[in-house]
Amino acid sequence: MAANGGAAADKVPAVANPLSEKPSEIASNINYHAQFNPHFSPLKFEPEQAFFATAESVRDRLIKQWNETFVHFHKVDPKQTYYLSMEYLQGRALTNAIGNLNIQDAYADALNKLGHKLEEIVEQEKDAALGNGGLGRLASCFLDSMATLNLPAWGYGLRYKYGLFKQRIAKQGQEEIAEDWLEKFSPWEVVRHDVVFPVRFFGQVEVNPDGSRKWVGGEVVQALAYDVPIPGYKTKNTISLRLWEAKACANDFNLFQFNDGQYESAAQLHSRAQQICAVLYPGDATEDGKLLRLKQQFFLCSASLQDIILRFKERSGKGSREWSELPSKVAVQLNDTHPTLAIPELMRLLMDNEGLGWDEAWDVTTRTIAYTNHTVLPEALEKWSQPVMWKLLPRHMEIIEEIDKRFLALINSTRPDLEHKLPSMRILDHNPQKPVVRMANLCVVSAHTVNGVAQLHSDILKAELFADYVSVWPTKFQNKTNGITPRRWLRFCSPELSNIITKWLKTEGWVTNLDLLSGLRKFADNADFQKEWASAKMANKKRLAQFILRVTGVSIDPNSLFDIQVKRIHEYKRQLLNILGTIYRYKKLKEMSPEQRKNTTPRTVMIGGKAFATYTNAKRIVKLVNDVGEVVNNDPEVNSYLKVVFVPNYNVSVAEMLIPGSELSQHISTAGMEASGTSNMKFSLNGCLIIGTLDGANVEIREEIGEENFFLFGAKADEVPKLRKDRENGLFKPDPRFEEAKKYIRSGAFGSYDYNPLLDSLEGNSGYGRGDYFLVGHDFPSYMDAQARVDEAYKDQKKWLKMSILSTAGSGKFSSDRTIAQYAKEIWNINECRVP
Ligand code: T68
Repeated sequence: MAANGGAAADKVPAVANPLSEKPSEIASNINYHAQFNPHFSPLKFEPEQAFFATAESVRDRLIKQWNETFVHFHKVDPKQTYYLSMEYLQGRALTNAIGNLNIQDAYADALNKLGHKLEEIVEQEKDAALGNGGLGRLASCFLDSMATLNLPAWGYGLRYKYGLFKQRIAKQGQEEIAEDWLEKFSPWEVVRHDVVFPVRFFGQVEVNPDGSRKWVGGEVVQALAYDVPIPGYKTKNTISLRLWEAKACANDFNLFQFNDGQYESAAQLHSRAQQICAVLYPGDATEDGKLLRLKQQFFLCSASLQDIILRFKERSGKGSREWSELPSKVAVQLNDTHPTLAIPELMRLLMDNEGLGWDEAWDVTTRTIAYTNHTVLPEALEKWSQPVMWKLLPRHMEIIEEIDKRFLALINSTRPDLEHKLPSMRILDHNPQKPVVRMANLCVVSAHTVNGVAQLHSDILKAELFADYVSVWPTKFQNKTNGITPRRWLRFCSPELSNIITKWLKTEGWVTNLDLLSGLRKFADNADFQKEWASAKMANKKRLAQFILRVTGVSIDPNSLFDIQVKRIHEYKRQLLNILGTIYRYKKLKEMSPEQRKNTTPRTVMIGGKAFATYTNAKRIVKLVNDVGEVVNNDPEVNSYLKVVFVPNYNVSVAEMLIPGSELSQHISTAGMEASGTSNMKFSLNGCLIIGTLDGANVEIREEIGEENFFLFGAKADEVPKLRKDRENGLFKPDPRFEEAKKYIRSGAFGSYDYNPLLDSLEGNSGYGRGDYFLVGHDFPSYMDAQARVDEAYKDQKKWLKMSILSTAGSGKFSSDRTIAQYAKEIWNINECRVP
């Protein structure tokens, strides 16, 4: 490697225009950052230094258009959307930024001049993993689409010091390691020392002489803004993701105590403030953990709303604007119930700080806020203890009580027929054992719009979870089927396939108008097209095989069928069904003669995902997959027909490697339980066939790509309750293949670890977590039949390629551009605001 001072210095000018698109000038800019913005000692210009210098040179160009976007929005003063989310799974930013700026080639050339390869440099970046899974990744795809569609919209979130844990697979199974993504620093964030708001916790409510109320006392921390630029694709518009960090107030450091040797208590307020943004999802097994999570939620809501209100005031010029105009300037979207406290906080700010009366504040708040639901799982519906809330947020509890009281009065006066439903419809649950605030109910009562994330899910919300409210507010409920950004999830992660698509469609327009992919249908049988398609897929499979070898040491055959299931590990997602099916396959392969084996379809089963640290059964599943892999991969009799790989530390950048190389992917949740799923869309977009249930967005994917291109199995959502009942009544007869697979595990075929608790959960007759609540046993035979259809289909490669092409061709609907355009029109009522 060249030293940074001397890096090809003879070939590049010393100072260059930071916005030049000439490779030589880009190279000199990168060089400039390495020399004059040094984060490392001089003399070295290794890939890591090269990454930071490259990222900073990219940031220079982003900052210009970012500032222009901000100024433009300020001048035009359009109605603007604020997306409030506790999670963003941004992944890496470099490839995306230079891709959206459309300067990949120039950057690749520039780095070549400096003795580096772009592919290696981008690998240096740590994933920003400020989210758990689908919900967080959705928020990040949405930001990309908002910018690309030139919408006046911003994201708000928290700047966690430690994001989602790093997963390591040890002898005992999954281990969690803190993910220090800021260990060095993030080149993408800009700290805004001028954007700071106080956020209060605890304290008490005082009544002013005029009867108005004031929240005082308690502890106050500062919310400091860090902005991350979000560039749109081939547009100047660059929007912001504003992440709040918690800081103690300057005079919170007790110098007197410190000088007295009481170091810990001197810095106590500092360390308390730092706890707030220390980790994504603090474990909530303890009361302290729960309190911290609640503090995080309020911190996000309070800081964001203070910022939004200040901007509303600033843009009103001389301050002449009426508060009733706020909903014509501001739309706030709550990403699940996690930011629900935005509702009472907006009420409080309007009443206690701005002097509005209840009715006016309520009118403004309810016309401003909308809520997206992402789950029907009972354990994921947030409920906060009333005593804890009274302690932490006394003024907000007063407001929530009043909202609850007025809701009761509304139902009693207008809908006496619903009186008997009130105990479950109310916001406050006064159960004396455990009084709680039901956050979803607060959202439904207060938001102007409530949406689900796939058609089936939205239908279930209306028919079940929120059924009682539908008759009160029939027009409040909508569907917004999720989507994914085609930039990250096809254009940049699979350049080979993208180039072929562009070549045959004779346009790159599909990158922003994904419906154009339907134009590929007419080539589905074309032999030349199929050949190019197959070779792109093979290149991606080979790249994936190298990756798997590097991270697991397992060598896999690119000619085998690549079968992938990657997502958070959860019993409802049924990784257990997959591995039981795989175990059955293994056992049958062992029983076959060598001749018989030759007639089978060789497979590589890859499973990846993180288990929540305290979710024991999920961790057992991780362990089982690893143990099965250990036995199968080392079994010389069958390991050329079957490999089983657990892909460790699944995250956004691992997904970008896996998805392009996939041929079959599994989306096999118990019907009615997966709200939407979004990786199903990514796989399908990349020409990967789906084996799946009629759940979440699978239903719509199957409609779009054609049922003949989808391997369907399993119970339907409306059959599930009866199947569970039947089971309780002892009417379930297990398939012998299912029994055989379980028995094989119990026999110790995969080691001595005690899998009985996991297998027991599939047995018995009833109970959540027992009695096979997730219907693995019921769906097992139809799953195995669908797998047999997969094996047959793969033997006919022409047919398979056609199905693969039709999957991509039918994926147009699942662009997050379509989803966001619908939110903009049907919920937010905002328009494009393009920077000239
Ligand atoms: C997911 N939800 C849904 N939740 O499970 C998935 N939950 O079907 C859907 O496609 C996706 O949202 C996007 O709509 C989640 O990912 C969480 O991560 C989560 C985090 C904290 C608390 C509860």
